[in-house]
Amino acid sequence: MNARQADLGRATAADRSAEPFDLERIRADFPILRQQVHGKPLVYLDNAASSQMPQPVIDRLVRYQTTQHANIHRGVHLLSELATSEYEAARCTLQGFLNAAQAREVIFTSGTTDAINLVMHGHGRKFIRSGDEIILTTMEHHANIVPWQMLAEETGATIRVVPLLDTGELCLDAYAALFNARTRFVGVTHVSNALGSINPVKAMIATAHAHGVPVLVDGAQAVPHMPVDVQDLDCDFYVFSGHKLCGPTGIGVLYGKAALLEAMQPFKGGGDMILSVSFGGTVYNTIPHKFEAGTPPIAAAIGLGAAVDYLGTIGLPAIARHEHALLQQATAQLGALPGVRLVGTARRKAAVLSFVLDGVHPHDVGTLLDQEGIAVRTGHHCAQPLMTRLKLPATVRASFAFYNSPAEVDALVAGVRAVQKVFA
Ligand code: C6P
Repeated sequence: MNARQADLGRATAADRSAEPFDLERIRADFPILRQQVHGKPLVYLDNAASSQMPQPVIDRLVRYQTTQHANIHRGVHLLSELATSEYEAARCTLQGFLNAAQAREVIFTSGTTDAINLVMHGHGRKFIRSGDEIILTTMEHHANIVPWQMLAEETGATIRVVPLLDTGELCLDAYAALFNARTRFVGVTHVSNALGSINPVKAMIATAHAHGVPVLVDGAQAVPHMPVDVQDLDCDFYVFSGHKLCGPTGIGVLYGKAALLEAMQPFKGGGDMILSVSFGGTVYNTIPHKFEAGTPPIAAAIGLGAAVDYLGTIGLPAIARHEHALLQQATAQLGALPGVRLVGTARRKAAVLSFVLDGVHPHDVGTLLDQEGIAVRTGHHCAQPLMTRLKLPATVRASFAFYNSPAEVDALVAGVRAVQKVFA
């Protein structure tokens, strides 16, 4: 880690938005977008599930595999040292991306789910006891519900849930009222994967901290769409996945404040997470290594660093502007169609548009759109408690990335009209 690398990471993420946003040039970076699906040009609108990888990230992975690959933190030979320094440089890039105070606060995990489970095992099992309370929200992804339910079952803790307004926003008065002397933890998503609502996490964190309660923010759907500054948010933990950020699968990040990470129990034991081992006992390594047992996904971490660098060449503010325009266009055009109901109308939204059609099951909509080359997600989006609150079994979800075009929004709207004609 060094300050210059961290500065570079920061600059890449946020500060280059003055460069013109050239959609055609950006699209040319994504080889997969040139494909046809069912004989039609691919219109990829399932970015909230997984976004696509640009050529510079693919090239970086190839360069690593063809010239730099070795195991890390182990060998004294040149390749091992090279792989180690590239892996640690990726950590610094991620530190800059999040504006974390220190690189050791960035733990590589296999993804958001893995990161939340790590916090549950490492922090939750150590500090949460019978009768304690954990606050979650109605709109959490299952990844930020089930681990806490497992903990509650094991310890006798209770889960309290922040209710949802009909707009798809959280009821903040009810959130504030949930705190009491037994509250030990808050888990909240930054952006809803099913509705796109952007939660006021900075204010929610301040409320929790006023009660001395740490907060985990699930940033899986936020980091691809907006600059995130963990020091400004003052969050205790922040988690996300590489594959939604134009990076590889199998890699994600747990950011944690150093003091909290140091106090946590390791979750997985094995090589690299130790300083010394004897049958009399083991001394754990320092953070971040304490939480990275075994050979980590080295190539994927380096690929994620390259993805963050790539996003920096476009600039997250420019990305946010372009995606917001796509969302506004889609909201206006789809919202104007008779028989279409938009689900989730929060005032602040990221590039996710959920909707249902009168008399047509979302899965049928998804299947027919696919025949037109249009990829959307349908279902409960791993947010079943939210769907129960909305009294819906499923929605159709179009989720945009910065490489999507206004013409693709038009294609989606035309596709929906065609579905309606089939079912008329
Ligand atoms: N949401 C979606 O289509 P993993 O699978 O660990 O990379 O990410 C889990 C996860 C956690 N939190 C949020 C807010 C998410 O959106 C996701 C993944 C995908 O919406 C797949 S279910």
